[in-house]
This record gives sequence, C-alpha cells and structure tokens, in this order.
Amino acid sequence: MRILLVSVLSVFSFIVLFSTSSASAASIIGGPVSYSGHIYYKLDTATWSEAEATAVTLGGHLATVNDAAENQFILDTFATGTNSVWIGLNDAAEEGTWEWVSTEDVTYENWAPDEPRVNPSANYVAMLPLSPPATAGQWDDEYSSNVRFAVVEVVPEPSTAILLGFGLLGLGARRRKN
Ligand SMILES: [Ca+2]
Ligand SMILES: [Ca+2]
Repeated sequence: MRILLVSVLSVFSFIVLFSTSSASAASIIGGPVSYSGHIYYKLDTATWSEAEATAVTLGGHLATVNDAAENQFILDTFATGTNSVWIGLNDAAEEGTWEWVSTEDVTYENWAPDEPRVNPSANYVAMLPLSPPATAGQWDDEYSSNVRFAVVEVVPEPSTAILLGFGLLGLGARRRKN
C-alpha cells in the first residue's frame, strides 16, 4: 500500500514539474487596460513567437492595429520611452504578404520610412516607441531572434450576446408551438 502511494505521488510530482516547466515565456508587466471594448496587456521582453504564445494563454493574440486611433492608443499606453513593442503583424507564412496573427483583415498600415524590407529573415513587426518622436508609432519588420516588449489584445467573449440570442431563439420556439 505504501509503495503504491509513493509511486502515485512520484507520478503526480513528475506531472506537476513537467507542466510548470512548459509555462509561457513572457510575463505580464502592464494592464489590463480597456480600449474600445477590448482588453490589452503589456508583456516583458521576449521573442515575437514567445510573446504570441503567452498572448494565446491570455485568450488573445499580439495586438491587431485596425486604425490610426488604435495605433495612437498603443503608442501612448505601451510604447512609452525608447523601447519598441511587438504587434501581431507578420509575413512569416509568405514573404511580403503581411497578415495579422489574429487572422483579422489588414485595414491599416503605418510603416516607417524604407520599411518593410524584402527580407525573408525579418518577418515580425514591432511598433517604434515615443522616442525618438520622428518615427513614434511607425512599424518596423524585425528578426525572429529579436527580443522586445509586446502588446496583447483580447477580444472579450460575447457571452452576453450569445445568452441574449439563445433567449430570443427560445422565445421564437415557444411562439411556434403556440
Ligand atoms: Ca485591434
Ligand atoms: Ca519578411
């Protein structure tokens, strides 16, 4: 009995050790901050891929910048000082074809002068910080090995809307029965 207990415990501790060792790489250092109904976080420095993996565990992705106003919000809130921040744009799948990791359509771009480069090694986009002001908020395609701060955007589940929808469906079904 004691042997069984010991072996069960050792299997359990192995599982605990194994699961904690595969924890995400980038820690949250800012947020949550709400903007236009979405939730944003700032992550500590990591590669783009590590930051995106952490974003997924938070229920989101690296930020999708849909327009100039959102670009300004991210700049003012998360790209203060002299440090760039990763956003979700990348051409990792096909060189020169820029896509948001959230799979949202590309509706806005804000490249720095001479960017993006045609470079199969520079596939991940960072937003340039407030300083220097000349390029503040503009975008630069960078290497997968670069480590940067990152901005995560979470679109909250529309649970209220879904519940309301079910309620209306239920009402419709009752009406048809009557
Ligand atoms: Ca967005
Ligand atoms: Ca590229």
